[in-house]
Amino acid sequence: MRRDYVDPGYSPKATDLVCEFHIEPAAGIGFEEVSTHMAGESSIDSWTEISTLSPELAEKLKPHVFYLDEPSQTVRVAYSEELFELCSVPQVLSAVAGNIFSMKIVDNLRLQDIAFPASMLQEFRGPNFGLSGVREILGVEDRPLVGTIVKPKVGLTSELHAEVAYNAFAGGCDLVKDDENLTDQKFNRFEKRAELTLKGALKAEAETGERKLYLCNITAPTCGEMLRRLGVLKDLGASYAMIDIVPAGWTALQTLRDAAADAGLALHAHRCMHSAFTRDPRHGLSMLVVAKLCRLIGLDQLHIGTVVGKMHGEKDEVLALRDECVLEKVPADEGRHVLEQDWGGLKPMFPVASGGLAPTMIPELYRIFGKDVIMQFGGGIHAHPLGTKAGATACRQALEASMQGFSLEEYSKGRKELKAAVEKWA
Ligand code: CAP
Ligand code: MG
Repeated sequence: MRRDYVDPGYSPKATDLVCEFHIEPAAGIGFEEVSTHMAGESSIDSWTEISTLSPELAEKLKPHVFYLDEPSQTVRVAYSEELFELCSVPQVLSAVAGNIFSMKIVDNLRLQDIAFPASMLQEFRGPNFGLSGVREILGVEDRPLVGTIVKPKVGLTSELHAEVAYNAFAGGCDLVKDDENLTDQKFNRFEKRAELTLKGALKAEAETGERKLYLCNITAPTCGEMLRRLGVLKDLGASYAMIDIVPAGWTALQTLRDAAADAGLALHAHRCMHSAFTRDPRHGLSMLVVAKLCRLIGLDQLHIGTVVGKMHGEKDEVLALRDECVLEKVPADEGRHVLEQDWGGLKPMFPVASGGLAPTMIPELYRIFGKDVIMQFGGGIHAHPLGTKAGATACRQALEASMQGFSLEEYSKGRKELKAAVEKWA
């Protein structure tokens, strides 16, 4: 192990990939020592002195721990772009989020953020549609989108699934999606569900005069099934596919990004399983890193949390995710562990707020997120006392009220769907 990685005088080059880590050394190990080992292990070094790399190359490729703050347990490391395969998310993760979490010399270690250099952004295409592309498909410019997840998650036949989806579309949903664990089960086969649900979307379009999009879950082993299902959706005339990003994995997402672009389909990213490694504030990696990788690869919309719903995620964290989805240039924010990122023209993703939402939360959601958000209600639509269609209508009415500055109580006068929602969930 070399000892000269700590270099507070170093100013990261435009070609460096910069990471911020939270580090808690094991008992008896110094902060600087652990930072040195971590930087070495994630790049050119090992646990003992090795001499296979020439001193000249080692000097050229060595990591620079240019920021080291023991009180806040924060370290920032600049890695030369030459250490990476610039178009491979798995390779980058194997380096800066690989062995380092297993080292005995750390009790806890968390990758807080990665700032990608322009050379890496150029290797990726980012979202094909992105926020504005999705708005264009729908023809909705000036309001948040309203979506639902067909409930229950699993158990409905394809016919029932399509019926619930149709009711949600007819009541006012712009988007209807499958749940994360619904793929191709005996009771609800992928092909049949896709065909029937897309038919229901067309029927609702004809009746309402609004575009209606069905986000069918194509999560499956990559080459055999996932891509075949994408093809099925394309042939059925769908505009969208949805994918469970963490169970499917980064290589699948990279493959899917290009295949979906060729097929002309937008991609909805469901993040189930992320909390297995993002939730602990002291260990693992942050949801911010996950979101940035999604934008880099090119998913069109991503779940980011709600602040007010059933899933964990403080307002600060959720808004940092929102900013990373939508801004062209993200400023550094030490308090939120956010590094500066210029997205170099990669399109914004549409943020999705979902999880335990009821129509009565729409005023607060609108205050938090503004108009560039997809508000997604599962139980909050299908458990409406008057049924799914009324649940969707109640959401649209609550949105109108919020955008026009009325209270829900006021606006629900003469609107039975909103009134019933207010009575149930206020
Ligand atoms: C929401 C949901 C989504 C979560 C995922 C569910 O349903 O379908 O998967 O939103 O969480 O299964 O819980 P409800 P997140 O509206 O009925 O709660 O968006 O935080 O990734
Ligand atoms: Mg779900």
